[in-house]
Amino acid sequence: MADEYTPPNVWTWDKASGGQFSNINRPIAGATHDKDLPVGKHPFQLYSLGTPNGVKVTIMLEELLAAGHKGAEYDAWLINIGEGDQFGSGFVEINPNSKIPALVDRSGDKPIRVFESGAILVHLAEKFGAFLPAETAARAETLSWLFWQMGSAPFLGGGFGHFFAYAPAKFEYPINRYAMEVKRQLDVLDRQLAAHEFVAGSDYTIADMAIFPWYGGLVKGWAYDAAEFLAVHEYKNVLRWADQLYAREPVKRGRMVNRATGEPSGQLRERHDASDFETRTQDKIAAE
Ligand SMILES: N[C@@H](CCC(=O)N[C@@H](CS)C(=O)NCC(=O)O)C(=O)O
Repeated sequence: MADEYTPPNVWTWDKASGGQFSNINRPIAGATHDKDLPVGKHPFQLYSLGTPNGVKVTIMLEELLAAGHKGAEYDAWLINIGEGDQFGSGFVEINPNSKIPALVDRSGDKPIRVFESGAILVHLAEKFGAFLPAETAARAETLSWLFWQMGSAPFLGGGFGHFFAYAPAKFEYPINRYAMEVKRQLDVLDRQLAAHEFVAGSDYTIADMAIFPWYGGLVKGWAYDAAEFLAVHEYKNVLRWADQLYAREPVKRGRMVNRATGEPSGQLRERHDASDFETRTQDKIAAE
């Protein structure tokens, strides 16, 4: 057990509370500094980072382009959340919640800002009539799983991931609590994928794109070094589905965009043209 904590009457901000993200976490919203966002030549301007929430959107954009939706061309700008870029005035204007990903749709008369990865996926799916079935029951099933992901992943990332990988020390109580919940969520998915090819049924949808970077990443061993601890080999249907998605080229490309950590060959820190994937050389990586 961790030492007991007696909460004071009024919580106060202890800047030195520790943990990997203590330097960026704040109890107040709003901009910390003036900084305009760059704008590129394409209809969609994405301001993001290659985390699971960011990757949902880059997979969707790459899938749209691969499916022939030329209007989905995009510039992907790097927002370094470790450096506090999410608190720049330009970013806060497009996402008052100061979290990646955020998108500006400049394809119409007036720019439209969209924040929250789920809202971005729905915006793009509706705009291009793709990866969100039009038929009422299939649409409801897809949106149910999409919102399941939006509600569930904070237990995986903010709960389990934080206490297992990032907290200043390992505490049994929160790790137990969140490991139990994450294993329950994996079992929910595993049972659904035992009966269906994709999460929402027989179609590949934005629900798969939202869930893959989190739960697919977990069973593939990409997240928190927790595959053994969570015995992810038990979730055979999730593994089958994760491998199936990872075999898709747009998924591989989406995982590279705005990635700023890991193997240099897996990183495309900014993407401004489809040819960026092909023309990326070791020299360019070194210069970035
Ligand atoms: N519900 C949001 C969550 C976004 C989110 O948590 N983004 C993280 C990176 S994965 C972030 O920007 N963190 C920066 C911070 O908390 O200051 C979404 O799905 O878009």
